[in-house]
Amino acid sequence: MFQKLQKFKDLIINSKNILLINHIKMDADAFGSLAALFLVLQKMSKSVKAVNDSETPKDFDFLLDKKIIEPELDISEFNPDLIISLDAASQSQLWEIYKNFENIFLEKNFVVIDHHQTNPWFWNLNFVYPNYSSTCELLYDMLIELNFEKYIDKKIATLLIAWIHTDTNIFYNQNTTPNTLKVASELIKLWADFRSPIYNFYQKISLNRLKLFAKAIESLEVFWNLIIWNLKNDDFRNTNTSLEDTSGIINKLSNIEENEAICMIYEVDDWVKVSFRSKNIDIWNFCASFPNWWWHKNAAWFYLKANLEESKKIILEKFKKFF
Ligand SMILES: [Mn+2]
Repeated sequence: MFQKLQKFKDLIINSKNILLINHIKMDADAFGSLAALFLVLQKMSKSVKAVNDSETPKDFDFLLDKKIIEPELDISEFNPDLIISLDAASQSQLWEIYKNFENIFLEKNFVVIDHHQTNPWFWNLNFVYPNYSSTCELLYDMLIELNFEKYIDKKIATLLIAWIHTDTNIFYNQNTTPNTLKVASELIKLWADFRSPIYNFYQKISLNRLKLFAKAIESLEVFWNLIIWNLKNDDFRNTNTSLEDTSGIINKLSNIEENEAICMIYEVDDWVKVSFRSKNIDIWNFCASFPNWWWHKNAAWFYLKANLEESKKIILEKFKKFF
């Protein structure tokens, strides 16, 4: 990595205007790495701007109190000497921004920093290392090699540890390596507040979400080794919540000792969203047998144009055949 890093360092030193970009629907790793590098480059007196197709999600306010992402930024006017992409696995994850300013992206120095296995090394200088749990962990090692440790203050160290929950599930996922723990320990030495990302992304729960949770538990039904929960349009209305508030519920509920698979059915107007998690049985083929299906890490889901009771029947009949 050393030769490449020297080139990267030269690019930074010789650039005046630097543009940072991360993937659409940014998560804590994408935001933490972008914001940390943003502040480091500012300390080096660079003119830095950051862009994404949407503003920083409110959930990240505890990490940084100013809005640094400018969705409406006119990139041609800013005229960057260097563009750095963080935590994006492909051009398509840069979405409209990339399409709208493709000419600029093509003609500038473009550096990719990422840890996704599927990343095709999509630009001319790529730091893509899938052994890293997170882009933040990788960026930290790069900053140290670049001799930029002096810029890492408490705020930057906290941004660099924001991935603990989202990318390693608090050191539980298998992507946690000795280096992950070493980087976390060094960040804590630099006064990173490692508890606030855990509290904000994992532990805290709003009263409305808790009420939604209770509705889900009330609806529990067991069929063989499958547990089914559902949430109706009314449940969302009565608890003043939306589909977004269900994130986290299924993960918590899928830890029930007795189940092999868990299925959560959400009413979304006159459709239902069916979300599956499993421990040992292969639910991917099962979900793939429905149209409108999708998958991500340990999860798979699909949409059905049916009401709750109908969809439950369809799922159970097919589940019986599959398993
Ligand atoms: Mn990541």
